[in-house]
Amino acid sequence: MLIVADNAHLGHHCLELDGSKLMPSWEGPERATIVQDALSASERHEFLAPNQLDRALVDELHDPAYVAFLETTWTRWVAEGHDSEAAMAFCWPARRFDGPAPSDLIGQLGYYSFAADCSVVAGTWTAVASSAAIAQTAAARVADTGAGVCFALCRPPGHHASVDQFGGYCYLNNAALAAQVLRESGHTRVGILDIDYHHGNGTQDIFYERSDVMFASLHADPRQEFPFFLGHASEQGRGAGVGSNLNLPMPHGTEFAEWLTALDQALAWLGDGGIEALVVSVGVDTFVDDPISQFRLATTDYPVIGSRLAAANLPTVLVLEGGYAHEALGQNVLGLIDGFEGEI
Ligand code: OKP
Ligand code: ZN
Repeated sequence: MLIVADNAHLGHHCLELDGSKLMPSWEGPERATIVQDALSASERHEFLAPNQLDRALVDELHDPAYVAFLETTWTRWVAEGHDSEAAMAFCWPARRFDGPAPSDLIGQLGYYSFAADCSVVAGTWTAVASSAAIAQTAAARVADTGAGVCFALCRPPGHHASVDQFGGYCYLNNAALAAQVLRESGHTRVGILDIDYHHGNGTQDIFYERSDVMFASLHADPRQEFPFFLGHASEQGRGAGVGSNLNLPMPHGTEFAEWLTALDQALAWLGDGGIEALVVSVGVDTFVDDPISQFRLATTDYPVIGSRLAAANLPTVLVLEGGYAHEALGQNVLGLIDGFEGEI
């Protein structure tokens, strides 16, 4: 499989609030290295560097003021004399806090984020821009060259990033960008299937009022799990988007058999919608030993998932999202890709 990857992410290693302490994030640079090493051990995978970021396309999906904020946060943080290694908010616009963006940097950090599990560090923008460019490049390969499938080795992940908020280790929405590239290259309707353990609240938010990009997500029930405030089955779209959003929340402890039934349901729903191309938010944090997740999938399940995705028989962009069990991460991603290619 063609894999789009690079090393521009290495300077992004942030902190997350764990209990009352700031700890190195579960989402660290070693994740991409682990996946890259596992894929390069097999001769069937070929690596390609990303093209430069198409900033105009980013500004179509995200608020341009938010994108400009992300790009300049670290410089502003340093210029204001902060000496901590991460720029973070401590106050967020909760219920009925409906005012405009403040001018203060810490106020803006709250305005443009929804969680304290990630922050902005010196290498964040470089990594975020590269991760988005990787997704765009992978989608362009599928759209322009007729490559049937391409894997975007994105880090940081993207599916929690909404129109104008970062959180859940995500800053720009890589899967959404891939879908938009496919739309603009002539695929009339595109489906996004999110199989990460966590609900893709950002992707849902970006396309919630659109019918040309359908969004289906399998995830832990938000009543029990991050991102807590979105991802319920009742959320089906708004305005023109009514009927184009499908959430399939499942409880902690969900086993593969039950999960696979939901996968087939989501694929059938996307197929009935007449999609012409597919973007998959590939999280492997559904793995039984994932340190922050509570589903029970095994390493041997990922090739089965890959073959199910391939059976949809659509131009497909696979976009990496979560997966934090370092010892199994490489094998789980490799298994999904090999399963997609019929190598099981
Ligand atoms: C990102 B992706 C607090 C932990 C909060 C949030 C999970 C983000 C998952 N210490 N973690 O969907 O894999
Ligand atoms: Zn996740």
